[in-house]
Amino acid sequence: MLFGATWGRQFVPSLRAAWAGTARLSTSRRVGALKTGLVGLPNVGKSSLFNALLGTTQAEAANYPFCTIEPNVGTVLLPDERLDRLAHQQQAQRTVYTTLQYVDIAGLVRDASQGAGLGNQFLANIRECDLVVHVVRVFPDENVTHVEERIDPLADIDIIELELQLADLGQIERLRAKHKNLRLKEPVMHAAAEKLHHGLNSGLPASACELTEEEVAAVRSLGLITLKPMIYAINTEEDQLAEPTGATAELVSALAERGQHGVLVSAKFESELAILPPEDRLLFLEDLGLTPSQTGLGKLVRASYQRLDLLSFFTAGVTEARAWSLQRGAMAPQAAGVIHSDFEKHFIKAEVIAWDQLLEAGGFSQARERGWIRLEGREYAVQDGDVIVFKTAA
Ligand SMILES: Nc1nc2c(ncn2[C@@H]2O[C@H](COP(=O)(O)OP(=O)(O)OP(=O)(O)O)[C@@H](O)[C@H]2O)c(=O)[nH]1
Ligand SMILES: [Mg+2]
Repeated sequence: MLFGATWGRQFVPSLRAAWAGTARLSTSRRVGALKTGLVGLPNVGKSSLFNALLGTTQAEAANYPFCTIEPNVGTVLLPDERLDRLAHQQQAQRTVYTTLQYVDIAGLVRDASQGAGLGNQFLANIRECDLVVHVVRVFPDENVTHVEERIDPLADIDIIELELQLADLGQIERLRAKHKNLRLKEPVMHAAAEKLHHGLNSGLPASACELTEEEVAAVRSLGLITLKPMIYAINTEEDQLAEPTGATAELVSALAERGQHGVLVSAKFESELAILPPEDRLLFLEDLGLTPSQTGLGKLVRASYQRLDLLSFFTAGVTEARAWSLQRGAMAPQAAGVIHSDFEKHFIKAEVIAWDQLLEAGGFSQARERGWIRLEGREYAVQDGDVIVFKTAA
């Protein structure tokens, strides 16, 4: 199930079918979400992409710059076939998917930091995000206005990156002006602010300013945008999704050369597709030689999850089959803490089995008989796809 809400307005559950039609409408519910912010020039397809991701027409998408003024916020369930199969085996009464929240904001323009366009105040909404998706226009459609009156994706990227860096520089300058004696009171924050001031002034993103882990932690509350993980959503025509050519292929390799991660999407096409009944959607995709997992949206959601360095583990029983997000490399007690903070404190041990082994065994008791359920302690690094039963003293 998909939910949509508009910033500061009443929460509006969407009645549309789920993304790629795999989430089960009747049994899912909303859980706390990791936030992803969409940034880019005006009229590049941010709101179309937002609508496609949510399977809705919630965000107004139209052919004029600054169509979006107030941010749109919505939550997308992360479809997971492994969880669907576990839920089926356990005859779970409900299935709870992990979620990602998307925030669609106004377009940024050249000199936004000087007040051009709508300025850059609305970037405050991106400061709270865990991940940034930078939407870049490659589609050539002459009927859609480009604010720079030309199609040049790499030049567009440079404009946005400069504006994001200037917005971060503004944050650092405000911090320095507000706390004159930062050096004495918060030496780590002071050291970070000095490095950032120097780096951002020299045209580097905050992520390239060589902050130590402690320094990153000290400036976390500033929500520096160029310190966040970023993915480029390359917005192209639908016939480019399976095998890109021309300008789309050039951009993909230029980003790869820069060590950046680009995902091909076709925002307009995929937003139209997302509101079709699932059967029609599959027919349309078939026509293009695509499977649902080859759509830009599927790839973008998965890439977001990877870029956030997350894995999924599961809990499964008759009441509920549920996927949980966990930072890769986290230990079993931290996984318990995702479910309930008390569970981390009172963790004793974890019974663990890989999701496909549990399916193969036919259930927990059969898996136990075969000796497939492992007993793991505090030092166990949770693996993607683990099904876990926590034993706690809570
Ligand atoms: N041909 C084509 N048109 C697209 C594509 N994506 C978006 N558009 C069109 O471009 C126009 C702008 O799309 P929006 O989604 O409103 O763009 P936006 O980035 O949210 O724009 P602002 O809110 O003004 O910043 C609309 O007319 C869309 O239909 C695409 O992949 N191909
Ligand atoms: Mg918009």
